[in-house]
Amino acid sequence: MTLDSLEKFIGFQGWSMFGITPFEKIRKNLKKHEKFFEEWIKKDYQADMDWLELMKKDRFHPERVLPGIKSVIVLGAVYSDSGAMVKRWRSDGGQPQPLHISSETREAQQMRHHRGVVARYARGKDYHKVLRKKLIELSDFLKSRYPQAQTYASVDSGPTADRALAEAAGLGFFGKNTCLINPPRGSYFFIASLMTDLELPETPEKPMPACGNCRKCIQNCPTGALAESGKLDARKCISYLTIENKGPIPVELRPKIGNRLFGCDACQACCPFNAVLPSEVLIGPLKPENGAGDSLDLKGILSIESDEEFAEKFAGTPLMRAKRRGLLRNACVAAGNSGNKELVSYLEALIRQESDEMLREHAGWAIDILNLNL
Ligand code: B12
Ligand code: SF4
Ligand code: SF4
Repeated sequence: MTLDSLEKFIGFQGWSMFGITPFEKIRKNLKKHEKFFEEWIKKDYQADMDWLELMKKDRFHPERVLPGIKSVIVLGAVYSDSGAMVKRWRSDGGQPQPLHISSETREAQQMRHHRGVVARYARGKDYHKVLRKKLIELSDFLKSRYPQAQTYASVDSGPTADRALAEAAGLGFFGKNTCLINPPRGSYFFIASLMTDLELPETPEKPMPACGNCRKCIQNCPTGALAESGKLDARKCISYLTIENKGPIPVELRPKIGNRLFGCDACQACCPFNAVLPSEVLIGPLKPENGAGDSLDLKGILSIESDEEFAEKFAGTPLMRAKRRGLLRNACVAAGNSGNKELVSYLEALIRQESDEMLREHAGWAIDILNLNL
């Protein structure tokens, strides 16, 4: 199979970038990352994401996942663009902004709204499903030429070290915020991979820049979660606290969360490599207008009474990961930080109707903070 025919198919599918790398090259890269990962775990930076360690062997030894593996196709799908930003901002009733407005400015503007902000990666449809479907189509394409070929597809939740694979395939470099950055597209992209036992042509290597002396992400992280260069302490990370964490949010971190309702973009929004965003999200379902959008009305979230009602609103979006309980917990924190007195009655209603102790405690905290600020 030629690189040209693969590139055509991948482009037709809407991926923003791709790289193909022989397994031998990946093996070397994974060795280095396995050591790094072990140091990270030793420091307890993984919080309660024990599944990461449980998957460790498979993540760093893909030959266990696909015996006979020879090549990996790593793909990137941009999920945030300048066009979508402008459109969403207007539909929120804000001032129209020029194209390529810096994402930092917009983030600051959103904080003034009494809404909860959804991180950019979670604004469209659930990327796991959308991208997995594309990987299966790509696998079918390979098998149409080589019927005996074996493949293994993975997006995020699979036993793969996605960023390390993407680095080896030339998709970008590791920033100090731990994200993989692809100049000139920035870091707002998902990583997906297709392993195969086919020997595919390798894509040419490209020179990559590095962060240099910049430390903006470390300085702008609201909770100080970027502990050291390249190491993130998930116990302090707002993305972890509002998505993966099933328990209460530590009281001392709540004021630092602001009105972030689901996930956090602060260490990417301030990054110079994201100052000019790509002009278009190429995979339609990932666009904010096809999912939850960029921010949600806190009154609406605090009023969701049942898991069924929650699923009706958010089925098929990444927000399902937090479940009703997690999202309402986050909404209480965002409400407490909003300075919006109107939310007190919604929080009081939640305490009256809710039997879940964690939610009642978060709502009580928010009321206290709002009353203190009267
Ligand atoms: C667990 C997890 C999280 C955790 C922990 C994140 C973390 N940084 O460790 C939490 C819940 C906090 C999280 C948050 C987010 N996540 Co997440 N997450 C994952 C997941 C499932 C595993 C990551 C992991 O193994 N972490 C452990 C650390 C040690 O590994 P790592 O993150 O890959 O980090 C590497 C770097 O630290 C690197 N490195 C950096 N410097 C140096 C220096 C040296 C010398 C060496 C050797 C290595 C090195 O080596 C590490 C090991 O490979 C991956 C998907 C996957 N299957 O891999 C997605 C993934 C990393 N997440 C992703 C996204 C989009 C996010 C968020 C942006 C979502 C949001 N807006 O809220 C934030 C970003 C926060 C951040 N700054 O990282 C994308 C990142 C895409 C990209 N362009 O980088 C991924 C790849 C999912 C995907 N398939 O698209 N995530
Ligand atoms: S996602 Fe937010 S809290 Fe987590 S490291 Fe980045 S800036 Fe800090
Ligand atoms: S903000 Fe600066 S230090 Fe952080 S990832 Fe971007 S370039 Fe690197």
